[in-house]
Amino acid sequence: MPYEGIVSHPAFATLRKLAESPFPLSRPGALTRDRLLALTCRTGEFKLLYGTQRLDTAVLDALQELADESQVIQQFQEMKRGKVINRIDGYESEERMVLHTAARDIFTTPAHPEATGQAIAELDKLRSFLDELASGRIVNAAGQKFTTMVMIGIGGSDLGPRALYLALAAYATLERSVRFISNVDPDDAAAVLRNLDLSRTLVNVVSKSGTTLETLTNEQLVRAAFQAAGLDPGKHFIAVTGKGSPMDNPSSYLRSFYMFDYIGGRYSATSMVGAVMLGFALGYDALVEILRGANDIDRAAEETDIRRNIPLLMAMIGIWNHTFLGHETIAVLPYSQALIRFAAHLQQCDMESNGKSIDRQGNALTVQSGPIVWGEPGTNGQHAFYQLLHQGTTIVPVEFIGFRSSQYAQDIVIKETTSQDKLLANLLAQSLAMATGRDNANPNKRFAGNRPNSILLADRLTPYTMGALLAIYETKIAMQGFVWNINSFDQEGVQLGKVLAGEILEHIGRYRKDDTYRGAGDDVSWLMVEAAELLGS
Ligand code: G6Q
Repeated sequence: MPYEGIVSHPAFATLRKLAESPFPLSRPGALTRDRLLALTCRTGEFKLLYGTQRLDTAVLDALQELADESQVIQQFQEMKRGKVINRIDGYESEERMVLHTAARDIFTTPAHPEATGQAIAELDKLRSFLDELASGRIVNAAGQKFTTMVMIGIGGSDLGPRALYLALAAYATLERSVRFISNVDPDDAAAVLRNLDLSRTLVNVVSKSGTTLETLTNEQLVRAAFQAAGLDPGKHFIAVTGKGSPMDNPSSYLRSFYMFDYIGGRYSATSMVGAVMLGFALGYDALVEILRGANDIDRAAEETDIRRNIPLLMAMIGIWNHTFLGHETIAVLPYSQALIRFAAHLQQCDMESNGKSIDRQGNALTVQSGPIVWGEPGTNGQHAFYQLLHQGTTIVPVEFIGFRSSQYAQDIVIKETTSQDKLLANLLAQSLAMATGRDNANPNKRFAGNRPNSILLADRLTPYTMGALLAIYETKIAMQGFVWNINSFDQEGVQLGKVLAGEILEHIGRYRKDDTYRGAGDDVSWLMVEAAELLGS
């Protein structure tokens, strides 16, 4: 009997009923000391404060039942052990295992020994490479050490790694830095290449498929810049790609590293896709700390009690907010400047995974699936879009992220408080203001409250906690997919536009070659008309 997803469970009906009168956060006295202290959950170094969500014991009990009836933890364990879950029953699909967890399962007995063995082999290669760079065994033609890495990649081969690098730049080796090129917009590469000492630069080309238009184009563009500077690209370029891909061509690169088809792009930050760049910038030991943080969450997330498992609890609260309370979006608001690109990474990880409208049997979904994800670091966001969060007609559940201490510990006391105190005070104030609201005789100054939110807290953003934070979200997203009964691991939705762009490019190429062409030329609006005709609309 195939799993029919969320609506088939008794807990679904219970939650539907409970959603008719969710907990009133704005009722005077609603946020009691007992409630705020009871509705906290600890997993590893993180604590989730969720007393400001619109739920009570009855809702939590029903969410627990829904998690149990959906066999979320069993599905998660099967994923880690290598079950082929990236598939749609009865239809042509990717038919792959989903083993990003294996890339960091290197500390004790692994759930999937073969995949972890492959990860360890790549990590060993990386460690040797980093040693050779550090010791000066690999240097440029002038005998100097490399100081900069340019990482070329897009989507999953850019967003997660870039978010992690920016999050951890405080720990980067001072004499090294990393720049990123992702967009096929030539200005992206041009802006990076400007003022760069190419002679001391390594270029890390990252593409699992080895066929991505943007990445291959940018690789050629940057290779041309090296050649123009009289430098041999073969002595500066390294590759991270899938075994057997068109980029699996070690003679063209200083070094080649591999990732495997069982790791999806958006889940690949802890594979070689992120590891090569992070190892270069932070050092091998810090890279291992990222992996340790992620692995600790992968293990802790097997806990079946939703009150003791942050990823599972966040998954179930999200389902309560989206599927039962009907909120279509979620804002992730880190009170940490270092997490400046984390929401962008989550946008891909969540929306590409759970932005689906069919289930794993190919049937149309009858409930709301993945939310629209967005966010910016606070307090910057407070001076921008928080107006809508407090008083808009759309209710946006919020996931705040905060840290007790700053990364650099460089601070100033003004009026008895540090900047870090000011940051945290703002975080707590926003959470409470959204939950409780405030009445006023003047309707323009009235805050309705009842905006659900939670705060994910840790002591400091370090390589270890960053790895854990990444894994918390990856796991949350996968678990939501398990409950919604969708395949969170394919991305057919991005294919159509790519195919059409290819056809339009061929068309442009033809008229650029053909002197007798009498058509639209470079007029983009006419090109649109021609393209629509060409594509048969
Ligand atoms: C992620 C997607 C997608 C992918 C990019 C880059 O899950 O599959 O964002 O990461 O299209 O793909 P390549 O690594 O193959 O260049």
